[in-house]
Amino acid sequence: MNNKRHDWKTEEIMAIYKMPLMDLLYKAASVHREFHDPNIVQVATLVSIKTGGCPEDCSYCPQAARYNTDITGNDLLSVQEVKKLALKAKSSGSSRVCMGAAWRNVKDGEDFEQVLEMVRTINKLEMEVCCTLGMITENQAKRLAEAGLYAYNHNLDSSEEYYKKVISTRGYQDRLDTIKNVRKTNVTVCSGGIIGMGEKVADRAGMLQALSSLNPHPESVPINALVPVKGTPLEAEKGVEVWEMIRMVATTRIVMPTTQVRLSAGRTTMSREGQAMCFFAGANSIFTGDKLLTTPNPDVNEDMKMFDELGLSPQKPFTKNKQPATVEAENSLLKSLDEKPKWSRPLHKI
Ligand code: SAM
Ligand code: DTB
Ligand code: SF4
Repeated sequence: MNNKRHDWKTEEIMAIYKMPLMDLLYKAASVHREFHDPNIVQVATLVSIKTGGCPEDCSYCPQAARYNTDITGNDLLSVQEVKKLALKAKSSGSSRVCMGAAWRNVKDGEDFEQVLEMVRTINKLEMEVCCTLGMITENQAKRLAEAGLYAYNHNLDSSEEYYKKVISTRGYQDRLDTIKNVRKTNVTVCSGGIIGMGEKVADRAGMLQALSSLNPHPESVPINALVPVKGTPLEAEKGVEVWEMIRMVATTRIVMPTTQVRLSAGRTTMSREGQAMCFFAGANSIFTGDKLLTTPNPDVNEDMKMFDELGLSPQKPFTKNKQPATVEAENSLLKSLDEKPKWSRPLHKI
């Protein structure tokens, strides 16, 4: 029976999160088996197509221009460079490529046209193409859909209350509005968040409440553990205990039973046993490749060894949704509107 709910209360979600661990694991694994093959895990790869120099002030992010971090920035990669990276990912078992850009929002123009060409190119490689480019308008979402985009990632990151403590240059509503724009197309929604930023369990539950109130639920929900990066305001955060990650994954699985739950940033500090418990609790996607966007990730060979040990198989592309069609640029009916959208800057002081 498909028992998806969109009316979860934060208190109910908190009660699930705080269940005795054995009960929580049993419940989450049971839900997981009802809707997914527990031995199949999606392997996705991140490609940072534009790194650093971002105007936003997300306290966790090494790519914000205002923080003095040790990353090497780059302008937008070429379509050929991205194609090469996608092929490399495919040859090591990845079925999905997520292209990340350190932008506040997408601006119509040359760079966006280049991203659209990247989407067309990777879709032709028979891989699921995902993008995370910041806020987008309805027309931009439609143009990405027409190019063959499979998923758009746009995280809520925390509860609405805690969000204000972490980011001042945009509001929660901006995030929800972008997700709404993506929902006007056939592109699937990927939206999740970060734990370990100093938030309370109520904020973790609040984030899951906000995500599960979306109808339909996001097709995928990444759960990131903060990677504390020197130079960012959150550099001194201690990092989460593995139990918190397991509880967060399990709770997400119970609250959004059919969603793909991605064990995202933070795996370098997790043991195989810890990760295995996350898979048991309902995680069924990971990012592989030795780098996330700018921070380290476990080596892909080590990950494949872990898959062997656990008897896991990588998910084939387009097993959950069918492959979108790609319309070539010259046949496109949608044009750039040269929009200048007014996204908010709620608490920003500069
Ligand atoms: N600029 C776009 C945006 O913010 O939507 C896309 C890229 S942004 C880097 C994508 C996501 O990466 C963020 O929403 C956040 O969840 C995650 N992230 C960034 N820095 C992180 C860190 N230090 N640890 C864990 N997750 C992080
Ligand atoms: C998501 O939720 N996690 C990924 C992906 N979506 C874009 C990004 C994690 C980034 C971790 C910090 C970094 O490597 O810069
Ligand atoms: Fe920019 Fe995204 Fe990093 Fe925020 S999370 S600073 S918007 S790249």
